[in-house]
Amino acid sequence: MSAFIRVRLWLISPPEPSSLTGKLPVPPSCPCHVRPISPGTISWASRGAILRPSLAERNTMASEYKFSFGPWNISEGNDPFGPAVRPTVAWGEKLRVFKRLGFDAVMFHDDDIVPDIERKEWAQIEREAKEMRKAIEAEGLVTEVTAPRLWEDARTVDGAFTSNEASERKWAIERAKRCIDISNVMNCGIVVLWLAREGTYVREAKRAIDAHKWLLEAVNAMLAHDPKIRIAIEPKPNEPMDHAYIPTIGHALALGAVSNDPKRVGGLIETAHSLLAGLDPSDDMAFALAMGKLWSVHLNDQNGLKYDQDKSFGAANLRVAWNQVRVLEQAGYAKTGAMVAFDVKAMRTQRAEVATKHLANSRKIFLHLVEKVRTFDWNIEKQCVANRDYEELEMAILEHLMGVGKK
Ligand code: XUL
Ligand code: MN
Repeated sequence: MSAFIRVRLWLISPPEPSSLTGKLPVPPSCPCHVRPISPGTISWASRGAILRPSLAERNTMASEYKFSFGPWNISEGNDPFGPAVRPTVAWGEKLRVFKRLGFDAVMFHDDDIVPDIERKEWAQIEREAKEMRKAIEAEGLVTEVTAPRLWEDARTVDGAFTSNEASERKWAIERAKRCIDISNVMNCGIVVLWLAREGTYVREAKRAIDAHKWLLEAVNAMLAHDPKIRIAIEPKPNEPMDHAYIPTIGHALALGAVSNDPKRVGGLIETAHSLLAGLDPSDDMAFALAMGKLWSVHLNDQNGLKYDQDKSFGAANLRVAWNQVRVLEQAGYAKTGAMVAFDVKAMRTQRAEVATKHLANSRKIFLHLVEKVRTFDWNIEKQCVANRDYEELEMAILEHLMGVGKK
Protein backbone atom coordinates (compact mmCIF):
# COMPACT_ATOMS: atom_id res chain seq x y z
CA MET A 1 0.00 0.00 0.00
CA SER A 2 1.49 3.33 -0.99
CA ALA A 3 1.96 6.01 1.64
CA PHE A 4 -0.54 8.14 -0.22
CA ILE A 5 -3.26 5.46 -0.03
CA ARG A 6 -2.43 4.80 3.62
CA VAL A 7 -2.85 8.46 4.49
CA ARG A 8 -6.02 8.55 2.41
CA LEU A 9 -7.47 5.55 4.22
CA TRP A 10 -6.52 6.96 7.60
CA LEU A 11 -8.25 10.18 6.79
CA ILE A 12 -11.45 8.54 5.59
CA SER A 13 -11.62 5.69 8.12
CA PRO A 14 -13.03 6.20 11.59
CA PRO A 15 -10.44 5.76 14.33
CA GLU A 16 -10.35 2.47 16.17
CA PRO A 17 -11.30 2.53 19.84
CA SER A 18 -8.38 1.37 21.98
CA SER A 19 -10.65 -1.20 23.63
CA LEU A 20 -14.32 -1.76 24.20
CA THR A 21 -14.21 -0.33 27.66
CA GLY A 22 -11.13 1.81 27.29
CA LYS A 23 -10.73 5.38 26.22
CA LEU A 24 -11.88 6.28 22.76
CA PRO A 25 -9.37 8.16 20.67
CA VAL A 26 -10.43 11.62 19.67
CA PRO A 27 -11.64 11.47 16.07
CA PRO A 28 -9.98 13.77 13.56
CA SER A 29 -13.24 15.64 13.03
CA CYS A 30 -13.71 16.40 16.72
CA PRO A 31 -14.18 20.17 17.06
CA CYS A 32 -12.07 20.20 20.24
CA HIS A 33 -9.03 19.56 18.03
CA VAL A 34 -9.74 22.52 15.88
CA ARG A 35 -7.25 25.29 15.68
CA PRO A 36 -8.43 28.54 14.06
CA ILE A 37 -7.72 28.41 10.36
CA SER A 38 -6.43 31.55 8.81
CA PRO A 39 -8.13 32.01 5.46
CA GLY A 40 -5.83 31.43 2.53
CA THR A 41 -3.29 29.17 4.26
CA ILE A 42 -4.69 25.85 2.99
CA SER A 43 -7.20 25.13 0.31
CA TRP A 44 -9.48 22.95 2.42
CA ALA A 45 -12.06 22.58 -0.27
CA SER A 46 -9.58 21.12 -2.76
CA ARG A 47 -8.05 18.87 -0.09
CA GLY A 48 -11.52 17.59 0.71
CA ALA A 49 -12.05 16.77 -2.94
CA ILE A 50 -8.76 14.88 -3.24
CA LEU A 51 -9.46 12.91 -0.08
CA ARG A 52 -12.94 11.87 -1.10
CA PRO A 53 -12.91 8.06 -1.27
CA SER A 54 -13.83 6.18 -4.40
CA LEU A 55 -17.17 4.44 -4.55
CA ALA A 56 -15.48 1.02 -4.22
CA GLU A 57 -13.63 2.14 -1.10
CA ARG A 58 -16.79 3.49 0.40
CA ASN A 59 -18.68 0.27 -0.22
CA THR A 60 -15.92 -1.78 1.42
CA MET A 61 -15.96 0.47 4.45
CA ALA A 62 -19.72 0.51 4.83
CA SER A 63 -19.65 -3.29 4.89
CA GLU A 64 -17.74 -3.03 8.20
CA TYR A 65 -21.18 -2.61 9.73
CA LYS A 66 -23.10 -5.70 10.78
CA PHE A 67 -26.88 -5.49 10.80
CA SER A 68 -29.51 -7.24 12.81
CA PHE A 69 -33.24 -7.29 13.49
CA GLY A 70 -35.61 -9.42 15.52
CA PRO A 71 -38.38 -11.84 14.53
CA TRP A 72 -40.92 -9.38 15.97
CA ASN A 73 -39.86 -6.82 13.37
CA ILE A 74 -41.82 -8.78 10.76
CA SER A 75 -45.31 -8.55 12.20
CA GLU A 76 -48.99 -8.92 11.48
CA GLY A 77 -49.98 -5.29 11.94
CA ASN A 78 -52.18 -5.63 15.00
CA ASP A 79 -52.28 -2.59 17.28
CA PRO A 80 -54.17 -1.79 20.51
CA PHE A 81 -57.19 -0.80 18.41
CA GLY A 82 -57.41 -3.54 15.83
CA PRO A 83 -56.49 -7.09 14.98
CA ALA A 84 -53.85 -8.49 12.65
CA VAL A 85 -54.14 -7.43 9.02
CA ARG A 86 -51.41 -9.66 7.60
CA PRO A 87 -50.91 -13.42 7.90
CA THR A 88 -48.26 -14.65 10.31
CA VAL A 89 -44.97 -15.24 8.53
CA ALA A 90 -43.55 -18.62 9.54
CA TRP A 91 -40.15 -18.46 11.28
CA GLY A 92 -38.50 -20.45 8.47
CA GLU A 93 -39.62 -17.82 6.00
CA LYS A 94 -38.53 -14.93 8.23
CA LEU A 95 -35.13 -16.53 8.49
CA ARG A 96 -34.62 -16.34 4.76
CA VAL A 97 -35.49 -12.63 4.76
CA PHE A 98 -32.39 -11.82 6.84
CA LYS A 99 -29.82 -12.70 4.20
CA ARG A 100 -32.01 -11.62 1.33
CA LEU A 101 -32.12 -8.10 2.80
CA GLY A 102 -28.41 -8.05 3.65
CA PHE A 103 -28.60 -8.70 7.40
CA ASP A 104 -25.97 -10.58 9.40
CA ALA A 105 -27.53 -11.41 12.74
CA VAL A 106 -30.72 -12.04 14.65
CA MET A 107 -31.76 -10.53 17.97
CA PHE A 108 -33.98 -12.83 19.96
CA HIS A 109 -36.20 -12.86 22.99
CA ASP A 110 -35.69 -16.10 24.93
CA ASP A 111 -39.11 -17.37 23.85
CA ASP A 112 -38.46 -16.48 20.21
CA ILE A 113 -35.81 -19.20 20.48
CA VAL A 114 -37.85 -21.59 22.60
CA PRO A 115 -41.60 -20.94 22.37
CA ASP A 116 -43.70 -21.91 25.41
CA ILE A 117 -40.52 -21.78 27.42
CA GLU A 118 -42.38 -21.81 30.74
CA ARG A 119 -43.82 -25.23 30.04
CA LYS A 120 -40.48 -26.86 29.19
CA GLU A 121 -37.70 -28.46 31.20
CA TRP A 122 -34.08 -27.42 30.61
CA ALA A 123 -33.20 -30.54 28.56
CA GLN A 124 -35.87 -29.67 26.01
CA ILE A 125 -35.05 -25.96 26.09
CA GLU A 126 -31.40 -26.73 25.40
CA ARG A 127 -32.29 -29.10 22.55
CA GLU A 128 -34.53 -26.50 20.90
CA ALA A 129 -31.97 -23.73 21.35
CA LYS A 130 -29.32 -25.92 19.70
CA GLU A 131 -31.68 -26.53 16.79
CA MET A 132 -32.28 -22.81 16.47
CA ARG A 133 -28.56 -22.12 16.48
CA LYS A 134 -28.07 -24.68 13.73
CA ALA A 135 -30.91 -23.17 11.71
CA ILE A 136 -29.53 -19.63 11.84
CA GLU A 137 -25.95 -20.74 11.23
CA ALA A 138 -27.14 -22.65 8.16
CA GLU A 139 -28.28 -19.26 6.84
CA GLY A 140 -24.91 -17.71 7.65
CA LEU A 141 -26.36 -15.78 10.60
CA VAL A 142 -25.33 -15.36 14.23
CA THR A 143 -27.23 -14.28 17.34
CA GLU A 144 -26.58 -10.64 18.15
CA VAL A 145 -28.34 -10.50 21.53
CA THR A 146 -30.92 -12.37 23.56
CA ALA A 147 -33.49 -10.81 25.92
CA PRO A 148 -35.69 -12.32 28.62
CA ARG A 149 -39.32 -11.54 27.81
CA LEU A 150 -40.34 -10.56 31.31
CA TRP A 151 -43.48 -8.62 30.48
CA GLU A 152 -46.02 -11.14 29.18
CA ASP A 153 -46.26 -13.62 32.03
CA ALA A 154 -49.21 -13.38 34.44
CA ARG A 155 -46.66 -13.09 37.24
CA THR A 156 -45.35 -9.79 35.90
CA VAL A 157 -48.59 -7.83 35.58
CA ASP A 158 -47.24 -5.38 38.16
CA GLY A 159 -43.57 -5.61 37.24
CA ALA A 160 -40.93 -8.33 37.14
CA PHE A 161 -37.79 -7.43 39.11
CA THR A 162 -39.79 -4.69 40.86
CA SER A 163 -43.02 -6.52 41.56
CA ASN A 164 -44.26 -5.98 45.09
CA GLU A 165 -44.51 -9.79 45.42
CA ALA A 166 -41.25 -11.46 46.44
CA SER A 167 -42.22 -14.70 44.66
CA GLU A 168 -42.74 -12.79 41.40
CA ARG A 169 -39.40 -11.02 41.70
CA LYS A 170 -37.79 -14.42 42.28
CA TRP A 171 -39.49 -15.83 39.18
CA ALA A 172 -38.22 -12.92 37.08
CA ILE A 173 -34.62 -13.48 38.21
CA GLU A 174 -34.87 -17.20 37.44
CA ARG A 175 -36.24 -16.43 33.98
CA ALA A 176 -33.40 -13.96 33.34
CA LYS A 177 -30.87 -16.64 34.35
CA ARG A 178 -32.53 -19.10 31.98
CA CYS A 179 -32.17 -16.53 29.22
CA ILE A 180 -28.43 -16.37 29.96
CA ASP A 181 -28.23 -20.18 29.65
CA ILE A 182 -30.03 -20.02 26.31
CA SER A 183 -27.75 -17.20 25.21
CA ASN A 184 -24.75 -19.42 25.89
CA VAL A 185 -26.22 -22.21 23.78
CA MET A 186 -26.69 -19.63 21.01
CA ASN A 187 -23.04 -18.58 21.40
CA CYS A 188 -24.15 -15.07 22.26
CA GLY A 189 -22.46 -13.05 24.99
CA ILE A 190 -24.96 -10.21 25.42
CA VAL A 191 -28.31 -10.27 27.20
CA VAL A 192 -30.48 -7.20 26.71
CA LEU A 193 -32.67 -5.98 29.53
CA TRP A 194 -35.60 -3.92 28.37
CA LEU A 195 -37.28 -3.22 31.71
CA ALA A 196 -40.78 -3.08 30.32
CA ARG A 197 -42.98 -3.16 33.43
CA GLU A 198 -40.45 -1.89 35.97
CA GLY A 199 -42.23 1.29 36.90
CA THR A 200 -45.70 2.43 37.90
CA TYR A 201 -48.99 3.79 36.65
CA VAL A 202 -49.54 5.29 40.10
CA ARG A 203 -46.50 6.71 41.89
CA GLU A 204 -47.55 5.39 45.28
CA ALA A 205 -48.04 1.84 43.98
CA LYS A 206 -44.40 0.99 44.66
CA ARG A 207 -41.63 2.13 46.90
CA ALA A 208 -39.23 3.43 44.31
CA ILE A 209 -36.17 3.21 46.57
CA ASP A 210 -36.80 -0.50 47.17
CA ALA A 211 -37.58 -0.99 43.48
CA HIS A 212 -34.20 0.39 42.42
CA LYS A 213 -32.43 -1.80 44.96
CA TRP A 214 -34.31 -4.81 43.58
CA LEU A 215 -33.21 -3.89 40.07
CA LEU A 216 -29.63 -3.85 41.27
CA GLU A 217 -30.11 -7.22 42.97
CA ALA A 218 -31.47 -8.67 39.73
CA VAL A 219 -28.51 -7.37 37.72
CA ASN A 220 -26.10 -8.77 40.31
CA ALA A 221 -27.87 -12.14 40.27
CA MET A 222 -27.48 -12.28 36.50
CA LEU A 223 -23.80 -11.33 36.68
CA ALA A 224 -23.22 -14.00 39.33
CA HIS A 225 -24.99 -16.63 37.28
CA ASP A 226 -22.41 -16.49 34.52
CA PRO A 227 -18.90 -15.08 34.76
CA LYS A 228 -18.78 -13.88 31.15
CA ILE A 229 -22.23 -12.66 30.22
CA ARG A 230 -22.58 -8.96 29.50
CA ILE A 231 -25.82 -7.13 30.20
CA ALA A 232 -26.95 -4.32 27.90
CA ILE A 233 -29.73 -2.29 29.48
CA GLU A 234 -32.16 -0.77 26.97
CA PRO A 235 -33.69 2.27 28.67
CA LYS A 236 -37.16 3.56 27.83
CA PRO A 237 -38.98 6.30 29.74
CA ASN A 238 -42.57 5.11 29.35
CA GLU A 239 -44.88 2.63 27.62
CA PRO A 240 -46.17 0.31 28.81
CA MET A 241 -45.70 2.10 32.16
CA ASP A 242 -46.59 5.71 32.84
CA HIS A 243 -43.13 6.18 34.32
CA ALA A 244 -40.37 3.61 33.94
CA TYR A 245 -37.64 3.25 36.54
CA ILE A 246 -34.65 3.20 34.20
CA PRO A 247 -35.75 5.87 31.71
CA THR A 248 -32.39 6.94 30.26
CA ILE A 249 -28.93 5.66 29.47
CA GLY A 250 -27.65 7.72 32.40
CA HIS A 251 -29.81 5.69 34.79
CA ALA A 252 -28.76 2.44 33.10
CA LEU A 253 -25.04 3.14 33.36
CA ALA A 254 -25.37 4.39 36.94
CA LEU A 255 -27.01 1.09 37.86
CA GLY A 256 -24.19 -0.77 36.10
CA ALA A 257 -21.55 1.30 37.85
CA VAL A 258 -22.70 0.17 41.30
CA SER A 259 -23.21 -3.45 40.26
CA ASN A 260 -20.83 -6.20 41.31
CA ASP A 261 -19.07 -6.17 37.93
CA PRO A 262 -19.46 -2.77 36.23
CA LYS A 263 -17.40 -3.74 33.22
CA ARG A 264 -20.06 -6.28 32.25
CA VAL A 265 -22.98 -3.86 32.32
CA GLY A 266 -23.53 -1.51 29.41
CA GLY A 267 -26.29 -0.08 27.30
CA LEU A 268 -28.36 -0.34 24.16
CA ILE A 269 -29.81 2.88 22.86
CA GLU A 270 -33.00 2.96 20.85
CA THR A 271 -33.65 6.11 18.84
CA ALA A 272 -37.36 6.27 19.70
CA HIS A 273 -36.75 5.71 23.41
CA SER A 274 -34.30 8.61 23.61
CA LEU A 275 -36.74 10.84 21.74
CA LEU A 276 -39.59 9.80 24.05
CA ALA A 277 -37.37 10.91 26.96
CA GLY A 278 -36.98 14.29 25.26
CA LEU A 279 -33.31 13.56 24.56
CA ASP A 280 -31.22 13.53 21.44
CA PRO A 281 -30.35 9.93 20.46
CA SER A 282 -26.95 10.89 19.06
CA ASP A 283 -25.98 12.58 22.33
CA ASP A 284 -27.19 9.53 24.26
CA MET A 285 -25.06 7.38 21.99
CA ALA A 286 -22.08 9.72 22.40
CA PHE A 287 -22.44 9.50 26.18
CA ALA A 288 -22.42 5.69 26.10
CA LEU A 289 -19.62 5.61 23.52
CA ALA A 290 -17.46 7.90 25.62
CA MET A 291 -17.80 5.37 28.45
CA GLY A 292 -17.12 2.38 26.15
CA LYS A 293 -20.67 1.23 26.94
CA LEU A 294 -22.59 1.28 23.67
CA TRP A 295 -23.06 -2.42 23.02
CA SER A 296 -25.92 -2.18 20.55
CA VAL A 297 -28.32 0.30 19.04
CA HIS A 298 -31.96 -0.03 18.02
CA LEU A 299 -32.21 2.45 15.21
CA ASN A 300 -35.68 3.57 14.21
CA ASP A 301 -37.61 6.84 14.23
CA GLN A 302 -40.31 8.61 16.16
CA ASN A 303 -42.54 11.49 15.14
CA GLY A 304 -42.78 13.52 18.33
CA LEU A 305 -43.94 12.59 21.79
CA LYS A 306 -46.58 9.95 21.29
CA TYR A 307 -46.78 6.16 21.40
CA ASP A 308 -43.58 4.25 20.59
CA GLN A 309 -43.76 4.27 16.81
CA ASP A 310 -40.73 2.25 15.67
CA LYS A 311 -40.80 3.99 12.29
CA SER A 312 -38.16 3.23 9.67
CA PHE A 313 -34.79 4.77 10.46
CA GLY A 314 -34.62 8.37 9.25
CA ALA A 315 -38.27 8.44 8.15
CA ALA A 316 -39.40 11.16 10.57
CA ASN A 317 -36.23 13.20 11.02
CA LEU A 318 -33.35 12.66 8.64
CA ARG A 319 -31.16 15.21 10.41
CA VAL A 320 -31.50 13.37 13.74
CA ALA A 321 -30.68 10.14 11.88
CA TRP A 322 -27.63 11.75 10.28
CA ASN A 323 -26.32 12.76 13.68
CA GLN A 324 -26.67 9.21 14.99
CA VAL A 325 -24.69 7.86 12.04
CA ARG A 326 -22.17 10.67 12.44
CA VAL A 327 -21.50 9.82 16.06
CA LEU A 328 -21.24 6.08 15.32
CA GLU A 329 -18.78 6.86 12.55
CA GLN A 330 -16.73 9.16 14.76
CA ALA A 331 -16.42 6.45 17.39
CA GLY A 332 -15.50 3.70 14.93
CA TYR A 333 -18.54 1.85 16.27
CA ALA A 334 -18.45 -0.90 13.63
CA LYS A 335 -14.91 -1.81 14.67
CA THR A 336 -15.94 -2.34 18.30
CA GLY A 337 -17.75 -5.47 17.08
CA ALA A 338 -21.13 -4.05 18.12
CA MET A 339 -23.91 -4.29 15.58
CA VAL A 340 -26.57 -2.01 14.17
CA ALA A 341 -30.04 -3.37 14.89
CA PHE A 342 -33.23 -1.89 13.50
CA ASP A 343 -36.17 -2.13 15.89
CA VAL A 344 -38.68 -1.05 13.28
CA LYS A 345 -42.28 -1.89 12.60
CA ALA A 346 -44.08 -2.09 9.23
CA MET A 347 -47.03 0.28 8.99
CA ARG A 348 -50.37 -1.41 9.53
CA THR A 349 -51.40 -0.27 6.06
CA GLN A 350 -48.60 -2.24 4.40
CA ARG A 351 -49.70 -5.28 2.37
CA ALA A 352 -48.16 -8.62 3.33
CA GLU A 353 -46.05 -8.96 0.18
CA VAL A 354 -44.27 -5.66 0.86
CA ALA A 355 -44.17 -5.80 4.66
CA THR A 356 -40.39 -6.06 4.93
CA LYS A 357 -39.66 -2.73 3.22
CA HIS A 358 -39.26 -1.00 6.60
CA LEU A 359 -36.22 -3.24 7.24
CA ALA A 360 -34.69 -2.91 3.79
CA ASN A 361 -35.30 0.85 3.80
CA SER A 362 -33.85 1.38 7.28
CA ARG A 363 -30.65 -0.40 6.26
CA LYS A 364 -30.51 1.52 2.99
CA ILE A 365 -31.00 4.88 4.71
CA PHE A 366 -28.31 3.97 7.24
CA LEU A 367 -25.82 3.15 4.48
CA HIS A 368 -26.73 6.29 2.52
CA LEU A 369 -26.07 8.30 5.67
CA VAL A 370 -22.72 6.54 6.22
CA GLU A 371 -21.85 7.68 2.73
CA LYS A 372 -23.12 11.19 3.46
CA VAL A 373 -21.04 11.37 6.64
CA ARG A 374 -17.94 10.11 4.82
CA THR A 375 -18.31 12.51 1.93
CA PHE A 376 -19.08 15.61 3.94
CA ASP A 377 -16.22 18.04 3.73
CA TRP A 378 -15.27 18.13 7.40
CA ASN A 379 -13.04 21.08 6.76
CA ILE A 380 -16.21 23.10 6.41
CA GLU A 381 -17.11 21.97 9.92
CA LYS A 382 -13.64 22.92 11.15
CA GLN A 383 -13.83 26.31 9.52
CA CYS A 384 -17.35 27.03 10.72
CA VAL A 385 -16.52 25.92 14.25
CA ALA A 386 -13.38 28.04 14.23
CA ASN A 387 -15.43 31.02 13.05
CA ARG A 388 -18.34 30.10 15.35
CA ASP A 389 -20.56 30.39 12.28
CA TYR A 390 -23.08 27.68 13.04
CA GLU A 391 -25.69 29.01 10.60
CA GLU A 392 -23.15 28.32 7.84
CA LEU A 393 -22.41 24.89 9.29
CA GLU A 394 -26.08 23.99 9.51
CA MET A 395 -26.69 25.14 5.94
CA ALA A 396 -23.71 23.13 4.67
CA ILE A 397 -25.07 20.00 6.36
CA LEU A 398 -28.62 20.54 5.10
CA GLU A 399 -27.38 21.15 1.57
CA HIS A 400 -25.17 18.10 1.74
CA LEU A 401 -28.12 15.99 2.92
CA MET A 402 -30.29 17.38 0.15
CA GLY A 403 -27.58 16.90 -2.47
CA VAL A 404 -27.65 20.55 -3.48
CA GLY A 405 -25.39 23.53 -3.07
CA LYS A 406 -21.59 23.63 -3.43
CA LYS A 407 -20.04 20.60 -5.09
C1 XUL B 1 -39.70 -1.98 23.40
C2 XUL B 1 -38.55 -2.43 22.68
C3 XUL B 1 -38.35 -3.89 22.69
C4 XUL B 1 -36.97 -4.31 22.97
C5 XUL B 1 -36.75 -5.78 22.90
O1 XUL B 1 -40.04 -0.71 23.13
O2 XUL B 1 -37.86 -1.65 22.07
O3 XUL B 1 -38.66 -4.35 21.42
O4 XUL B 1 -36.16 -3.71 22.03
O5 XUL B 1 -37.46 -6.47 23.80
MN1 MN C 1 -35.92 -1.82 21.15
